[in-house]
Amino acid sequence: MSPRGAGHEDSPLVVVANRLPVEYDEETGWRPAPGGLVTAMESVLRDRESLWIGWSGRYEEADGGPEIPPPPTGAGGMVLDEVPLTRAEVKGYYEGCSNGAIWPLYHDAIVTPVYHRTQFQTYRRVNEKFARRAAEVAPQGALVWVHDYQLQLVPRMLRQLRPDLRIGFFLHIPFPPVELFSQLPWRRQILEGLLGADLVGFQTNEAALNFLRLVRRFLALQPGGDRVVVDELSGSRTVRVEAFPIGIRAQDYATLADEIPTIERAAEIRRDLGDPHTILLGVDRLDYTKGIDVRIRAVTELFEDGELDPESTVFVQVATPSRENVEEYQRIRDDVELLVSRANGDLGKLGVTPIHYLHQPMPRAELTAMYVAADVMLVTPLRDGMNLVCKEYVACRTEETGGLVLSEFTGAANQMHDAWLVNPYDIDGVKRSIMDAASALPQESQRRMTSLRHGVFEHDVERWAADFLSRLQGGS
Ligand code: GDG
Repeated sequence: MSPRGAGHEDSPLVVVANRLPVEYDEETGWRPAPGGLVTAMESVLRDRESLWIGWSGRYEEADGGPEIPPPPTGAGGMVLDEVPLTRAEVKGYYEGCSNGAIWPLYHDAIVTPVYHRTQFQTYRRVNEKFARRAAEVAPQGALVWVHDYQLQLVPRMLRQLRPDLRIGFFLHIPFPPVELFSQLPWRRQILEGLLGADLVGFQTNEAALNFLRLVRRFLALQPGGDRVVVDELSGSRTVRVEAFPIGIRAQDYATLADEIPTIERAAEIRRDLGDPHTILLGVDRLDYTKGIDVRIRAVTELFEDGELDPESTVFVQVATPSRENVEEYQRIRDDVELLVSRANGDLGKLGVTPIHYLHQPMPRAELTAMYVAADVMLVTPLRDGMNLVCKEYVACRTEETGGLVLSEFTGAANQMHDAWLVNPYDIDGVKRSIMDAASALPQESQRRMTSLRHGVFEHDVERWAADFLSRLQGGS
C-alpha cells in the first residue's frame, strides 16, 4: 500500500489480529485458516486494499528454522504480514494469558480462570510486538482495526508510537460485568489499553455498558453516554464505545445452499444417516463455552424418555478441534466423548446410532450441505459473544423450513427473537424447546424462519464492517 495523506476518508485499512487468515501446514503449504474472525473479516476485505498483520500458526525457531515461503497475497490484493512468535511466546501469551485467564473470565468464568504474572508479562511483550509491527508498516493516517481479546493492550501502545493513526478495537467475545472483571489482576492495564483506541466496539449493548461502568469504577473517568473523554499530554481525546453486532455473508451461504451439488449432498447425508424423519444438528469449535454437553444431555434424555425415537431421529454433532494444547479443552473433549459413547452404547442397536459425532474440521461446502439437511439446529452456548453458526443455518434455509433452538446467552439471541430461545442451564427447558421445534406446524416454522432470515440478511457482515469503519472514520 502506498502512504497517503492524513485525512481518514477512504484511508488505507490495516487489520491487526492474533491470526492471519492463512496458516502453514507442512504437507499442504499455506491454506485458509478456520475460525469466526477469519470467516467474518475475510469477506469484508475481499474487495478492499488492505494489510493484515497477524501470527501464522508456525513457530519461530532459534536457528531460523526450515525455509518456508512468506504468506501468499490474500483475497482481493490483501497483503499479509506475519508476526513471528516463538513457542514460549505462544504458550504464555496465547495458551496461557489469553485462553487460560481472559477467555474463561470473559465467558462468565464457566471454568476457573488461572492468572499467572509471568504469562501476563508475555502477553504484554507480544502485544508490544504487534503494536510495533503495525507502527512500522501502517501508512500515514491509516485506519487500524485491532481485533479481539488477545490484543487488548495494542491500541494504547500503538497510539503512543503513531498518534497520526485512527485506531479502532473490536471485541468478538463477551465483556463481563464489574463483579467478574474486577478479579482480573491486570484490570487497569486492560482498560487503559482499550481506551487507546478512538472507537471501542462490542457485540452487544450490555458489553459496552459493562465497559463504561468499569472505566468509571477503576479509572475514575466520567463517561457521558457512549463517549469517554481521556486526558493525554497532547490534550483531551474522545473515545466512542458502542455495540456493533457482527453478521455473516448471508447471500453467499444462501447461494451455496441452493446449488445442485449442495442439494444432492444434503440428500445423500440424509440417506447415509438411514433416512430419518428428523435430523438434529450441532456445529461448534470444541469449546466448553458452547454447551455441547448441554444438548447431548438433553437429546439423550429425550431418547431415554421415549419422546424422541432413535429409529426416526438422528443427532449429528460436528465438533471442530480447537486449542488442543490447553488443558480445559482436553477435558471438555473427554467429557463430550464420554457422553456420546454412553448414549450410543445405551440407546443404539446394530445399524442404529442415535448420536453421530465428528471431531474433525469440515470443508465449508460440506458444512453447508449439513445445514441444508438439518431439520433442527441446536445452538446452546453457556455464553457466546455473538455466534455465527446460528446465522449460517438460517441463511441456508432458503425454503424457510427448519427450526433454530438458541441459547439466551449468545449475542445472537438479542436479534433472533423468533428462534426457540432457551436457558442452557435449564435442561428441561432445552428439552421442551427441542420438542417444540421438532414438532412445530409448518406454518409456525415458516413464520419464524422468514423473520429470522430477514434479520440475518439485513444485518450481514458487510453492514457490520461498514458501520464500524464509518464510525471509525469519524461518522456521527
Ligand atoms: C468468535 C466468538 C463470534 C466451525 N467449524 C467449522 C467451521 N466453523 C466455522 C463456523 C463459523 C465459525 O467457524 C465459528 O464462529 P462462531 O461465531 O460460532 O464461534 P467462535 O469461533 O467462538 O467465534 C463468537 C465470532 O468470534 C465472530 O465475531 O460470533 O461469539 O466466540 O463461521 O461455520 N468452518 C468450516 N469447517 C468446520 O469444521 N469450514
